[in-house]
Amino acid sequence: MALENDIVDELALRLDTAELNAAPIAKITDDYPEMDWHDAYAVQDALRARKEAAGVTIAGLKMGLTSYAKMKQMGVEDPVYGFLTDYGRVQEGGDMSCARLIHPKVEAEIAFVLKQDLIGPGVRMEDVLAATDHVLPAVEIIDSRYENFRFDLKSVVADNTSAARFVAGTTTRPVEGLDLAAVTVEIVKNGEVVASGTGDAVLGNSAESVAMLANLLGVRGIPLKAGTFILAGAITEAIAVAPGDHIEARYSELGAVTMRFTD
Ligand code: 0L1
Ligand code: MG
Repeated sequence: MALENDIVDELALRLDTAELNAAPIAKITDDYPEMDWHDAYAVQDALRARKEAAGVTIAGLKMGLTSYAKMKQMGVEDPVYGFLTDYGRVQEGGDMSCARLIHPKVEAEIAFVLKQDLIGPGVRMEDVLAATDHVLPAVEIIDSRYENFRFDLKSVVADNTSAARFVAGTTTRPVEGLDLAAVTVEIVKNGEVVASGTGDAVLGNSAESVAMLANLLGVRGIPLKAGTFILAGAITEAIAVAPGDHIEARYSELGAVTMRFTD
């Protein structure tokens, strides 16, 4: 690690304050260009610890940058992961206030809930499918705490991979007989299709992304526990939203997820 513990804590405070005040900041590598990957996850861990100390419950985990196109664009070979919070969960069909967000964007994803622990490294897609209790459609609302969504990878890992809100659909189903790679989704914004994609956009299969999460955690000695809610990564591009927007993500096989953005 290149950063001292007190700097890690100060950066977590900076990011938490930016989120809670919906006030964007400059990317943190501007001040600490020497930051390494351990520092980036250490800041994310410190951010998580701050929130838990303030009474926040962790509602799940997420994978980010899971499309090969986006990884290439960002110059990385591995996706990144972050955590979801209880206050980030919005009910299906619910409203969320844009006043508490900076520049939200929505992404259509597939979520997993496990029935068995997965302990990496060495977890394969087949292991994930065998360990999955059910999958469900879900929309992630990302909201970088950095001005103009401008960041580098270490800054975005520290910023909990832009995680902000998420909406899970109400229909769950087992993975048996379901070809996750072939699931299609359309994002409909105010009645107009604005993005579409197929499940294979996520590392070929969203279950591969969950395997990668188990392996990334495994390297750090952390098991991926049964019961964990996991957002596996964006099938579609991220679509910017504003007050008044209604969003529906329509999936083949998995149903739909809807939400409205208010002032
Ligand atoms: O969930 C995601 O794929 C987002 C990862 C962070 C990068 C971004 O904010 O676009
Ligand atoms: Mg996402």
